Amino acid sequence: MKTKTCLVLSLCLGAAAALPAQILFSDSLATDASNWIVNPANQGGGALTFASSRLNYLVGTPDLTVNDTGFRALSVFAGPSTSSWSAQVDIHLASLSLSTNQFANLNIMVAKIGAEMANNATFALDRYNAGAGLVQDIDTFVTVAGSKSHLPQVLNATTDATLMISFDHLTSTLTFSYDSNGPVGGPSFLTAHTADISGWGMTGSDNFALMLVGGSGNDIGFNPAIGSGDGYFQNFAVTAVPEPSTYAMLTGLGALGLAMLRRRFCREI
Ligand SMILES: [Ca+2]
Repeated sequence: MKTKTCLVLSLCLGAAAALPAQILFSDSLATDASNWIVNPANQGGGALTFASSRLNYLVGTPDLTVNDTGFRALSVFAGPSTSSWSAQVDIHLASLSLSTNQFANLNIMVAKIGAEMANNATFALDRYNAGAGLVQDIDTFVTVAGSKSHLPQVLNATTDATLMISFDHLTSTLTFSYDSNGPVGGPSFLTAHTADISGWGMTGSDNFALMLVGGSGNDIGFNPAIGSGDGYFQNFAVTAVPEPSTYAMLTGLGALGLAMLRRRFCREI
């Protein structure tokens, strides 16, 4: 009986401290598993292509009239609006030599399905040259009801990062987190921003589109070429975020186990 009581206690406390992440969807992006469609249409010379065990952003022939952009939308899973979850992906963006005004970035993006242009958020590992040298940063845009906000950039000197967008359905917020060196050294996320997206008007029947986007260009049409290995995505995953009520229930069970142990201990005395 005593052994059983202790087992219940340790299991409950352990679960409350670190619930195992429930994976809702994952794709290593090592091969084209037909999970991602080109949507919307690519722009200029940009494209996202599965090769070399990753999803690569490539610009073979830079466009002279528009920025280059490659899109992929997850077609086999959508983010629910009635529960909380996190979507993350590993990103590599090489130390590209960019001329003045040139930029390149790789984004994880969420959007309200059916109103993607009016209600979306992009979170990127970004590199640009604005004339004062090269900058590598974490870059975030949030668009609510057509109004686009550029959130403060977070400098990130490394070429690899894991970017995560989390949705909290109780508060209608998105949290943008990043692991500044990606998979190296295990997960270690910092919060860059939190944004209120109640203005997206998500109801129970609405879902989130999950997308990956590569972009590059120059505001006056002198775009960089992006070659193999310069920029790519790997290891996309969506995990469920446990609700506060789940933690409360487990903590309650832990307290119950503790009470049982105390009673047992008192009786033995
Ligand atoms: Ca890390």
